[in-house]
Amino acid sequence: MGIPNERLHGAVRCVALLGPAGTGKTSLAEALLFASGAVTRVGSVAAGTSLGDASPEARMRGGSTRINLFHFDYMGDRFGLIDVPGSVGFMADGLAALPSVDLALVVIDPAPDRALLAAPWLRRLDRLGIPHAIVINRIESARAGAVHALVSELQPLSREPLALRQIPIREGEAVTGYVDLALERAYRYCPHGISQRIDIPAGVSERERADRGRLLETLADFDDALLEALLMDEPADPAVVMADLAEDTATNRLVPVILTSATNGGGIQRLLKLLRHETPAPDAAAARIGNPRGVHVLKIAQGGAMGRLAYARVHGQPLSEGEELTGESESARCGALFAVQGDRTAKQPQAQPGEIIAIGKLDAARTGMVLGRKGEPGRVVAVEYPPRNAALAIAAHDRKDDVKLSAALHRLCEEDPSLSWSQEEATHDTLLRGVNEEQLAVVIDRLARQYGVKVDARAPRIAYRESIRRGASQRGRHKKQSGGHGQYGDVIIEIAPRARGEGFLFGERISGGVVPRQWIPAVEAGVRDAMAAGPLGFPVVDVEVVLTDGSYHSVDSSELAFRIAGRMAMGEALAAAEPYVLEPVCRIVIDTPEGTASKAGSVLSARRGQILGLSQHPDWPRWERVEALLPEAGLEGLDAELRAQSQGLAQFETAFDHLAELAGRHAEDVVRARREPAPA
Ligand SMILES: Nc1nc2c(ncn2[C@@H]2O[C@H](COP(=O)(O)OP(=O)(O)OP(=O)(O)O)[C@@H](O)[C@H]2O)c(=O)[nH]1
Ligand SMILES: [Mg+2]
Repeated sequence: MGIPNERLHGAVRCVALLGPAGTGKTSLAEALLFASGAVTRVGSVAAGTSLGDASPEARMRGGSTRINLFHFDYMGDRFGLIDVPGSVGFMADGLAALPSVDLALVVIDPAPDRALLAAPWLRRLDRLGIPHAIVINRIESARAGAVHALVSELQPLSREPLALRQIPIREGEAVTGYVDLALERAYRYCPHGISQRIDIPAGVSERERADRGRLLETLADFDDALLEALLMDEPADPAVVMADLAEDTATNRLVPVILTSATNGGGIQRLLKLLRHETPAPDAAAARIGNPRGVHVLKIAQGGAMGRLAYARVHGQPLSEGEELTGESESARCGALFAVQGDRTAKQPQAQPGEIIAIGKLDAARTGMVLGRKGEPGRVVAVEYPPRNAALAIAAHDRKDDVKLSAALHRLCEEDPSLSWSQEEATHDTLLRGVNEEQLAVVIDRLARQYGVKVDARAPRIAYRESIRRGASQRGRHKKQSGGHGQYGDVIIEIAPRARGEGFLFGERISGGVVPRQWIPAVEAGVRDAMAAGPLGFPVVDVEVVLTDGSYHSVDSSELAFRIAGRMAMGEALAAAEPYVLEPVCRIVIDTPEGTASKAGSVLSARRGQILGLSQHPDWPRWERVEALLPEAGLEGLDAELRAQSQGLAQFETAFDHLAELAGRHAEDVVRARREPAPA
């Protein structure tokens, strides 16, 4: 036992706000900054005056699109705050920061039917072993009985026992205060001020006794002396109760549940006290990132007045401007150091242990890297990002912006590790991949606004192929007599289908030198030329070609002439061999909340999917899994459709499985679309 705060030796502690989208994390950060005196005016997300979410895209969306970093002092202790966007398309940098966090606050709405939204976060925190508390925000609007119902819904989703620390006091429809179960004191909320102590209202005292009993029993599981006292029916010492709560939370043995009303400032002082007593020292975080003196890079930010900045948490000892840090191999000196408060930065010569700061000119830094000191090598902390389930083919609207576009994409992908781009060789498309369509839309918008590159975006081309149904034999004769030197090549080939996936095979049965040896490779090259785009317009696969006969001319034959002859023969042979379209089919695994798997199944069926199985999730309670084969064409917009019917929770992973024949109307549509010129 003992209050962890006494062991803190002054390190700055780091708290993350995370949870589902729109539950009030950024608002809670504003309330904490105001209540601690770090700012003199409460910012509002709704009114566009918050210190966080200052970027145009966040203001436009009315929700966070990247982590907000803040710091504040409370009663002599310093805290860093990481406010993580709830939307899955914008949470990558929050996920990268998570291992360095000392305490996480999972902020949720009071509606019990939305409890499952907290599940992905609780799972992540359990997996990483990060101490956390649950904050039920918007408490003023909670319905009668909601808090208890919510805690019952949440408990099966958490590995550790939940400990409800406050119960609401209601006046009519609204919640106007709370009873602190550990201290047995009641408070009435006072908008943006210190809550006023009141007597425990008669209406809640019975409930209070029952809930306090449950809280003490949970604590007694880890404290024999308290258990003894409870068994002897002795009153629990409040100091012991508070110390147990602090220790059990800091060591991740239980998860306290508290109540707030961010926009009214309700419960914020209570939350500050919890942070002060229950946030553990950074030692555990330092152990998680694998270096007690490491500098953990949480995010790279580009394009501001300060140039490229590495946001990092400093562990173990102070960090000074100019100090040398080592990445995976190369070392570099830190440029200027900046304290970060939302989008404001303030230069400072040194950062304290535990502090989160922005470092200038540190090109060696990458998100997720733990930089070493004094030549000790850096390392990388693995981060599990959400799968990239959306893609767009993009092109600069104005070709002269091509170079600018690549440079901008490079920067944007460095800022957001869940984003990637590539140049597709087959289609010459620039392919932008991200977690969902919402994220890509913000990227397109930033390309225009921040980098001045207007892009045209469309769904990426699907890699259709074609093959043949039967064999064919064909002569190809290229003969041209124009003045002096002519051209002459003449070949006969036989083509035949091969089994799916067997690829291309070229052979010859030439006898008597009717096609001279040295020109046979040219015939093969011509055949391959024809296969790059078959009669239906797609690359041809799984075909065997045998060169059986031909003739040559001692003067006019050449490599080029035989190549052309090969191409002519192949083009006509393919057309005669009943070509058909092949489409890529992927294997898809969808994880979706209990009760929504069959709906997900219908969505797949409507997209020509073939369901392989519906089952309980192997690891996650109250979750289901759907496995299926789905044509790649069915992936467009799938993420949004699945999320729409699962409170935004469904997620999936795909992998290419096989090529399958596409028939009927679908095939006709695909061939027609291929023949039409691509839209400008
Ligand atoms: N009534 C009420 N509204 C709140 C409360 N907290 C936040 N809001 C409102 O809820 C909306 C979303 O709040 P944010 O703070 O942006 O939520 P967030 O969790 O940061 O959202 P994301 O960043 O998108 O995940 C805003 O309009 C807030 O004004 C609260 O305690 N009570
Ligand atoms: Mg936010």
